[in-house]
Amino acid sequence: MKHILLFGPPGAGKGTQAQLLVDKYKFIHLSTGDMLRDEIKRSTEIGLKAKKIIDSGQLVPDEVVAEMVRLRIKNMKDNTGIIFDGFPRTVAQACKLDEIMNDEKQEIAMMIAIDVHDEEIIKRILERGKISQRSDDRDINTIKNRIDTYNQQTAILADYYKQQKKFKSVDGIGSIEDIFQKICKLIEEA
Ligand code: B4P
Repeated sequence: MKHILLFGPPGAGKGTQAQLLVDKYKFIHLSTGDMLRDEIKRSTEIGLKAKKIIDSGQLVPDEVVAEMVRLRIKNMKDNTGIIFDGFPRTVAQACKLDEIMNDEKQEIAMMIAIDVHDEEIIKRILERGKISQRSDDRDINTIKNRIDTYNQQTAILADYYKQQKKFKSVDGIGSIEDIFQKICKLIEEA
């Protein structure tokens, strides 16, 4: 059973590639972004707090996200391998994930980073903003804040997984299918 972390800046293609991987390998897709948007849609207490944070381009507090992930994993019936999409996003979340996996007697196989430069990311997110219902995809300042947040708090996670010899990366510029093939190769070689 392989558990994979998809990593990269906002708009790099994590959600897009995660869906293709789920279709091909029957992984379970665990997207903290989707989970938070679901909380917002249902106007839960978490959702009401998360909306403001997400719309400002900041990160939802570690303990809130980690607890959501812990419960989701604990309640999985057939854990056939998980694609983590957008989690962890801070070192504290990565430590928490280690704890959760340890409790479940599971292990992260690898982190796959999707490399895309800022100009392309902004273009992609604004494009998605025209059709998606996501308020955080429409405002250029929010998008820039998300990129800053990524650079300040998330990018460092590459080192965390490099130290564990679990870090791989692919060029995220090109067709969705070409990038998908590169990711599949890494997964099948592992
Ligand atoms: P997410 O939902 O994770 O949003 P995201 O970073 O934009 O990535 P997403 O997966 O949606 O986009 P993708 O790259 O696939 O997070 C939203 C917010 O929730 C965060 O800002 C934060 O506030 C909060 N949050 C989530 N997780 C958290 C955590 N762990 N801790 C704290 N807070 C958390 O795709 C982008 C677009 O590019 C798509 O339109 C796609 O079609 C297009 N695209 C993809 N690949 C392409 C390619 N190769 N070429 C051209 N376009 C492509």
